[in-house]
Amino acid sequence: MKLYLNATSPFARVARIIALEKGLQDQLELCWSDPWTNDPALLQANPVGRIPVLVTEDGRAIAESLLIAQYLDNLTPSPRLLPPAELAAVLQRTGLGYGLMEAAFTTVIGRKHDAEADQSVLGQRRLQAIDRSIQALASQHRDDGQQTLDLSIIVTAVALDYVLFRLPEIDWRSRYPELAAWHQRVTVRANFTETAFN
Ligand SMILES: N[C@@H](CCC(=O)N[C@@H](CS)C(=O)NCC(=O)O)C(=O)O
Repeated sequence: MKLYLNATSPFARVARIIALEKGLQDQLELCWSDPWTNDPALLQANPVGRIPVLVTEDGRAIAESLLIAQYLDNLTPSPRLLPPAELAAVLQRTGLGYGLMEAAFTTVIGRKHDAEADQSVLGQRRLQAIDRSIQALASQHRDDGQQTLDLSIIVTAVALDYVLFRLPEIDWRSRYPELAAWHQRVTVRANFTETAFN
């Protein structure tokens, strides 16, 4: 399999961490790609021109991190990142973390292309969405001290990490110390440090 990715994409990092957690690294070729340069190989795999894209052994190119997550989760039985018995709960939490990731990413890209982006109606909505999502994550996350991963944990930890990486002025750790302690425990795992943003 091939995974198109770069080192700063939170969506690609989710796909890569999942592959590592599922023990699929030996079957995965990492194809580093800058989506903003219209890389021809990436465009052939995904006409939308975004990473991540997973190209399966039989040549199917799957775009969208959460769809890649579903595919990879079905390749090996354990660890089960979308456990059927808890599917609704895991998907609910995944949606929350993914919403934060998307709002943060949109804010970063908006700023890159327009210095006034934060002042626009959309920019304001995205910043408010970030604040509300982190607040919801802080009030809903459960820390049972166990480190059994599921998709929601990977997506949420990467999303919070992305906020620290690209939007450090949103100092969520001082406002939500318990969430910060949980995030710290998750992101010291080897598969998170190995894929750290840089
Ligand atoms: N919904 C997509 C988002 C992917 C995405 O936005 N990727 C960014 C990099 S972080 C990208 O490739 N952007 C290039 C572009 O929008 O043209 C997913 O979950 O995979």
